[in-house]
Amino acid sequence: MYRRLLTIQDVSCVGQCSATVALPVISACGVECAVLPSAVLSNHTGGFSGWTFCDLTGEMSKVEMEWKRQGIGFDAFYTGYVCPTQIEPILSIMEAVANPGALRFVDPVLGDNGRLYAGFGNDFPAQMARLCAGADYIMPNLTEAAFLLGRPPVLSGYDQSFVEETLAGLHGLGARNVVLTGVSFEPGLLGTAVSDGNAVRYDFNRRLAHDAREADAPFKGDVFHGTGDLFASVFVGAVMRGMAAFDASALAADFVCASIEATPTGHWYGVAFERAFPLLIERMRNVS
Ligand code: PXL
Repeated sequence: MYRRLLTIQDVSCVGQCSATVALPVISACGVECAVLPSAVLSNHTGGFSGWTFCDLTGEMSKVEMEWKRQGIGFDAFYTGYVCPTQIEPILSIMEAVANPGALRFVDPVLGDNGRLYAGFGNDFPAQMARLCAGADYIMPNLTEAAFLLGRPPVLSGYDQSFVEETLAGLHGLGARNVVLTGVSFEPGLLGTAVSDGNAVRYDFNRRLAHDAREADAPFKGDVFHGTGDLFASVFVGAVMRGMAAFDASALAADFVCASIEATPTGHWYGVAFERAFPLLIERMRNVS
C-alpha cells in the first residue's frame, strides 16, 4: 500500500542526524517522507564547539493552514527533536491533517547517557510526555524513559523486572507500543525491549565501540551520534511498509550496527549510514 508520512524534527545542516537521516532512510523503505523542520541548526549539539539555532515554531500554524486549505493529509506522523514551544502546534497539526487511521510515532528526543541534551530544561520531559500520550509507537532510550517518568536515569545494574516496570510506566503515559533502546543485561550485548502492552520481546546485538585510535574525537567510548535517529527512522519506515514491530526493531538495530561498522576511524559526529543501505534495501525486498 502506498503511504505518505510527515516527519517533524530539526534540520541539522551538518551532523548525520534528525531529518537528514529520516528522509533518506524512510524513502529507502519505499515510503514517501514529507518534512516539517522544527528548527534549522548549523550542526547538531553533541560534541561540536557551537551551533546556530533558528526555531521554526512560527511557521507551524501557517503550514498547517495551507495544508488544510489544499486538503493535504498524511497516513502517519513521526516526531523527533522538537522545541518545548512546539508540543501544542504539533498536536494541532496531527489532528488537522491526518488521513483516516493515521499512525503517530514519537521518538521522544530528550537526551542520552543520563543527561538532557544541551538547551533542554528540566520541564521539557513533562511536555514531551504529552506527545507520547497519544502515540501508537514511542521509541525512547533508557535515559529518555527515565526523564519521561520523572525518575533518575538508571543506566546499568538493572534487571528484566526493572525494564518491564519501565515499559509499564511508559504505557501508563498513554503510549500503545513501546520500543525501549539501550537495554543491556551483560556488557557485550546491547538491545531493545519491544512491548505492545501485553508481551515484551527482547533483541540483542553485539555492543560496538569506537576504534581506540580516534585520538582527535571529542567523544570516545561507546557514544555514536545520530544512532537513535537512525534506529527510529528505520523502525518507522519498516512499520509503515508493513513489517511487524518486533521485526522492524530488529532490522533497525542491525542497520545501526552495519552503519557503525561502515564508519571510518576518526569520523566522530555521526555514522556512515549511507554505506549500509544495501542491507536495508535487501531486507525490505520481502515486504509487501
Ligand atoms: O540525535 C539527536 C539530536 C537531534 N537534533 C539535534 C541534536 C541531537 C542530539 O544531540 O543536537 C539538534
